[in-house]
Amino acid sequence: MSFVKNSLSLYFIMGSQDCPHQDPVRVLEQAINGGITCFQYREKNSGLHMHQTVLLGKKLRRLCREHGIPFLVNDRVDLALILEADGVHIGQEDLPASEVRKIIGPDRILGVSAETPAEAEQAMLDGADYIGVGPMYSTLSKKDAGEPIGPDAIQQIRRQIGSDFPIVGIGGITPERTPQVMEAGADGVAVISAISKSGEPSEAARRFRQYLSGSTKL
Ligand code: TZP
Ligand code: MG
Repeated sequence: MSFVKNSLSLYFIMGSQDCPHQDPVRVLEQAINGGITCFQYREKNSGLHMHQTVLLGKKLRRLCREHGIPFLVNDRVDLALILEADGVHIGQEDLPASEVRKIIGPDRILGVSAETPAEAEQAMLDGADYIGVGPMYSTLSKKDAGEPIGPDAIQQIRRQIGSDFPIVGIGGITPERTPQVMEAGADGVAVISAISKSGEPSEAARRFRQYLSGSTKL
């Protein structure tokens, strides 16, 4: 559990749709140099065919392995197994978490998106290793993201599930907003655009690290 908690600190998420003008491999390389602690491959409506998705996934996976960064795959359990991922992240509308746990076995990391204390509790029962709570703030990176639920949602969930279970906040998070999310009880922040679209992913990741090291949890 503490391996997961520590890995969530600066959780970078990206697919080729998130860096249209740059090579995703270069973006990830720079983000790793800047200090990300976890990576999720999230290829969504990018236009890549599945064989291209696998090819890019293999490159990103290799990079993470070389740097000891956990590599997770969004939504697709089949892709996660093909890429020998360290884990899978699923939402409420994907395969049931309990079924995904059966497929990936006990050792891979399972992340589940949750917006309410009830969803968080169910995810725990289903075998999740962490939950992602969001959107914290408004976001352009997920078309079907609902209204922002803010750091208060993390505070409520934390109150319900106790202090141990790993939580990562997601959605519209910038370096400056990081302390609010951490102070609400998160173990880390999950970020797409503030790193992938920053123009300087390593510098952006470094700024997140500065804010993370300055913030204290409740
Ligand atoms: N889930 C909830 S919000 C979101 C996801 C995948 C998008 C986060 O992207 P950004 O660019 O950090 O707001
Ligand atoms: Mg999903």
